[in-house]
Amino acid sequence: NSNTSSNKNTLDSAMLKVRIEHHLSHTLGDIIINNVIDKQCTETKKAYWHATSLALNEVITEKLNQSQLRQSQSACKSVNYLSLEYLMGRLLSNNLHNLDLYTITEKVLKSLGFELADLCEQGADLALGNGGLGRLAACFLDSLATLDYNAMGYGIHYQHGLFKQHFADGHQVETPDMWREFGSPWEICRPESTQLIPLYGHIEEVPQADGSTETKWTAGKTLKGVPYDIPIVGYNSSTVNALRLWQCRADSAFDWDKFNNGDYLMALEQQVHAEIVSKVLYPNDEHAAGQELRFIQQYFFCACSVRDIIKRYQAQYGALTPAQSEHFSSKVAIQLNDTHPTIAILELMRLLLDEFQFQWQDAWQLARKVFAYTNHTLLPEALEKWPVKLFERVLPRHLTILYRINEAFLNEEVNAMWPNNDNMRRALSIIDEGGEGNERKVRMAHLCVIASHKVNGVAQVHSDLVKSDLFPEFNQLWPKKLTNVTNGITPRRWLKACNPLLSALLDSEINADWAKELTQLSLLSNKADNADFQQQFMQIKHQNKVALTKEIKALTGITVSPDAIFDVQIKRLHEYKRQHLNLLHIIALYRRLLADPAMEMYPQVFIFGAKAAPGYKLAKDIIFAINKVADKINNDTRIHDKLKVVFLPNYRVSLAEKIIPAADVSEQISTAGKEASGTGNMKLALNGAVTIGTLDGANIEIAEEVGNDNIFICGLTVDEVKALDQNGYNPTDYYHNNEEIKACLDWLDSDYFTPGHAGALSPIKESLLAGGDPYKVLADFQSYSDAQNKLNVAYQDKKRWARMAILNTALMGKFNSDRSIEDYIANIWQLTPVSAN
Ligand code: DL6
Repeated sequence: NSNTSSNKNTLDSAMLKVRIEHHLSHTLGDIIINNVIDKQCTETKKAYWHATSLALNEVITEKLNQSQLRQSQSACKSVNYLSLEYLMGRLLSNNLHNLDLYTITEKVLKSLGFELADLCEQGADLALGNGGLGRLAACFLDSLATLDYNAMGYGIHYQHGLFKQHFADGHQVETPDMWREFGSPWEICRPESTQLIPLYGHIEEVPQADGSTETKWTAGKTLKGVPYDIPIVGYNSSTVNALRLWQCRADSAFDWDKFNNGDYLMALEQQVHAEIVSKVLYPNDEHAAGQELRFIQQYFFCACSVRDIIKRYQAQYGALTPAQSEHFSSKVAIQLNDTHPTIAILELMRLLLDEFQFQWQDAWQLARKVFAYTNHTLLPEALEKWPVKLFERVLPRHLTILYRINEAFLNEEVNAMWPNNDNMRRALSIIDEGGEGNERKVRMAHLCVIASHKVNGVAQVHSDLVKSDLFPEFNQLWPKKLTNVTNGITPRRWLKACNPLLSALLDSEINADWAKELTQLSLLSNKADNADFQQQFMQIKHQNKVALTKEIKALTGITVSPDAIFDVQIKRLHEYKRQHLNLLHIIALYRRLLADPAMEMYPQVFIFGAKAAPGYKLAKDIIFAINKVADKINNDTRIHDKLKVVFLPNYRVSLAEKIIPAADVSEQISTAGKEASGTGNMKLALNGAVTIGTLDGANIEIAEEVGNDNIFICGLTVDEVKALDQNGYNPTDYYHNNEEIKACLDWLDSDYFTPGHAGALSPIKESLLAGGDPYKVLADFQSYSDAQNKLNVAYQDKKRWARMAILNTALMGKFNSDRSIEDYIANIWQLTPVSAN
């Protein structure tokens, strides 16, 4: 499984040691007197982590330079991935694995008195994203570099990533994330690629010599975008690409006169305003339309990125003129990760029209060849709409371009398909006209679909729903535009690096580089019934569970047994993901155990990890309820530890890397039709967890791969959910007709779980009854509970469970993010790889 010869790195242990010590003494300025420093103290470990990262970065930067040179010489097409979120996690361990330098670094650090795994823990997570969408972007960058494609990720260099979470009396408390308080060893500042970005101001129509007019924009303000590059190291490949993150600064330094006059705060005003743009990552659901800052973040990063893309094109191929249109689109692809980067379409058009003197048709044709858009959600509240008034004030010139795009689209394309049909015009227009007190808004998704040559969903069922329910008219207009690319995950981070014990077993069993060719794991299927192999596989699971048990104790003080079933639900907290369905079942189990302490049940630990968006009240109520129920259950001796509930604080990539290898059961219980794909489902199954889940998102494809015997499917299907909605769903029917549901919900109303505070958990019940249970928790309760019972029985048959777990690992080949990338390449981007081999 070692690196192929041309991808081999020449760094030997002696050289690595010298470089680490060099950085300790020179770059970091530490005094190394081996027998004097305290190797156990955090500061020392941090210094060694930093020095090791810097030493490695030298190898990486060299490879980055070589890759860029090679890519430029080959004149290959590149993809530019525009995303407001990248959930990168920690980089040291992954970079070492991808460069095949993990083992020698481990040895060198051992000789210096340190454990590499221990040092890796010192790195901060790069938590520049909320959840699946941002982590997908990170997996895709890994795959693009691994497959030797020319790719650049573009995003924002947030000073603070996703908030840190802890619990105070069960409530979520948020504090700022300080991932780069003292800098990051991985980033390279590129001042030479700084961009100046205009905004606000006014437009005027300037008469031209030929009698026509030209729109002139005089900006009211300028922001400065300074790029920081984070190298993205391919696994066993010759490529290192870059993730370019824009930091926002003021165009000029502070106001000298004001400062001299002692008005220090006002002297810094411009800077503070500018720096706010890249200050924080917006948590999901926190950016209700109207929040100017989020809008400016989107524009700022799009404008910087599009200008950078053009600048790089010009540096390589010369001037960008209308005659170069075809050439430009044969060299540049731009992927919009959700609608967040939509303004890139308008910015490219504006630059072509106003600064590169393109005619409208030439500019529009070019844009339509370059852009493609990925949709990640059907939830109406997540489909962005920005007030026209905000556009008008911040980006007046862009709005005129948007209007022209819309006019041409409605008058030509819509009218050709549906002549004189005002209903169709209204439905498909980029502008939502509002009416009845509602303001006019820009439908960002419509602009994306109209301007892109391809639009994809992220799992088959989701893509089908995008066609049938979200954009049926667009699909009629352009039947080939809407397509599917099922998501994937990088097996490098999500198995090789995070689960070293299982990786070693796979290395010994599979005679291929399975971390690249994940479908090779299917060879394990032959061993699914082999007693020796089952024993080895489950022994590793047990060891991983022991490690997680210690982590749980350290983080929460709760003692759990590694012999119990580890049942895991880790994902953003959202009603559609239904952590409260899981909770309701836990309460039911608890009630059953109290009623019958001898009840046959294999001990089960329910483990949660989730952050709730700070403004999402019910999500926070659900966290509180889980914590309160956990408190009661974990301390109730009557149930003899048959049931435990753990909510691990501050869920993030590095915590996921510890939970996933130890999971027996993967909870994927979203309301059918609501989870676009899910990717945690793939990570957990790859590490041998068996899914209990609904027929939603990629669960459906996971079931197809592993077979119905190796997954526990429950709940309503997409069609059944739709039928229920059409016929009128009444959750109170379930409350009155199911004695257990009624008892559990009523229990939440009492003060049993919150002594002295009756009603503290009532919001959950209210949302499920008076609130109409929009995500059909009560409708799916019985089916979920039945599936849980089956699962508990299945676990007790050790051979059967081992077989299921092994087959889950063996049959996840399809969900390699390399496969997703090859799908994008073949259907959307049309790139060719460039390697040194
Ligand atoms: O495509 C990545 C990821 C999917 O796996 C999840 O199913 C989906 O919820 C997520 N979408 C988003 C977008 N916003 N919302 N909600 O995060 O994308």
